[in-house]
Amino acid sequence: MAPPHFLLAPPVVLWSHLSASARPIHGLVLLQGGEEKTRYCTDHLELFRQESYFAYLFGVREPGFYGAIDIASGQSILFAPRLPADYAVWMGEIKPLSYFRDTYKVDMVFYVDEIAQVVQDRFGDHGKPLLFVLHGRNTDSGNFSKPASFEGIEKFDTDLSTLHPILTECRVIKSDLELALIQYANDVSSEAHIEVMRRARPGMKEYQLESIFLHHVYMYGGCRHCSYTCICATGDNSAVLHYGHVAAPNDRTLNDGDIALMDMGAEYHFYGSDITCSYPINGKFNSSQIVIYNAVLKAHNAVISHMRSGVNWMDMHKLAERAILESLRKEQILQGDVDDMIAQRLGAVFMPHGLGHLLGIDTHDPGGYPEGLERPKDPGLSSLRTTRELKEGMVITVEPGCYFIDALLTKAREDPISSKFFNWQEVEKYKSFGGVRIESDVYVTAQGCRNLTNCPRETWEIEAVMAGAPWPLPASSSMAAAAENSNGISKAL
Ligand SMILES: [Mn+2]
Repeated sequence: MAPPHFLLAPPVVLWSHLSASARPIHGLVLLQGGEEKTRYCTDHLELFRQESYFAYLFGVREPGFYGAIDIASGQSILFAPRLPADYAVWMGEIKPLSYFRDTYKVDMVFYVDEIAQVVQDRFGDHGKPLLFVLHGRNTDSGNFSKPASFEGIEKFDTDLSTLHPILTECRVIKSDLELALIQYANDVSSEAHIEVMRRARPGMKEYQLESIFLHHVYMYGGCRHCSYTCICATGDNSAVLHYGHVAAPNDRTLNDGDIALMDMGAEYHFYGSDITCSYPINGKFNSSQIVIYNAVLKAHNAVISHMRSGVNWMDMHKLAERAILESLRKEQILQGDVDDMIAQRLGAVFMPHGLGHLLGIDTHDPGGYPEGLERPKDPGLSSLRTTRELKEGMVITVEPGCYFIDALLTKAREDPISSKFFNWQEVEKYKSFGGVRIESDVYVTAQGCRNLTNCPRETWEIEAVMAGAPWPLPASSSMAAAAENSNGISKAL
């Protein structure tokens, strides 16, 4: 598959936001790109990845840049670092400024050491130009973006509060070009997930599954980065929500009978994907795996069938909880009234994380809680990375999960009100089950939504693909499998 052309449209959206503001704004948006870093005290350079807001506005891959946009005219300017002559020996050609102008489609390019002079000379007609710099909190991490700083900035007035909420809101709604990149990252990653599930066998290590994924997205998709550290959890590790980090490094041996929870997504030209597939390592779902898997799939599909612009994300989270709780009740893992369970926040015992998050240049793309929207406090709901109303053009992950986490089950058991909803004898059977998550990346439209992820999701589709069937399944075999499956259900009923 051919990657989409990576150049993004000039930042027309930002410009129209700023120039349409109630008071006429004169000045420049000024952003500082990311800096290359070495490993601690050494001279080992870590592979650079551009800061996300800078990537959004300018698409520049290289470190050490600044970028500006004149609000009155919409003109864009890049400031490139002046590289030492030695660079040509060790790093390659020192590119002329015209290269950056042509590559990144800006109006002008100067050197970083010329910023103060260029800003004053070219944009100082109305006196001192005001500089809008980026300062604001990321609502997922709590960290603040770093406002631009350069030699001579003290000669100008700076505005620290206007830009961040506007630029963040621009990033929430994806353009067609951004969507094409997210779709490409999804196509490559969906394929890689399928390759992993085909090659998974008992006796392998979790990191070998990670390695197959990384190889596939790089070798066949040109994706040098992933959106996040791969989570390749099997057996009871699949109940560890952020497994795969350096202290839990995907190093368990795969056993016959294990469930696998694979959360992996590649990034292409800054834009990411975030996909989770869950399946049995031996290629055949056992009865308890079918129960939990189908509970989660029901939630996943129910949410996607209700999504469209205007729908509130917290309602979707509760819809997912309801689907999971109803399934668990049907299997007599839970007992009592599902509305009472939701009121008691029982959903959070099985799904302690939020239903999904905005996705784009960052895996947890910003804009989930704009000014004035408070994060809920209730268990489970407090983990939501957004409680916004969906809007056409958003890309958001749908990732319900159902996990058997000892710490949460023990707590529920000790609580006299929660405890009575559980059939503890049944729960005991799932003690070392782990968990299941199904995650797709979904584009919101006015009428509904479009799932950008293309992985086998039904249990029979997964079993067929793991047994070597092509994906998508040929029409005839998938109809036969569907018929067989519905027979199975009618027999069971
Ligand atoms: Mn996710």
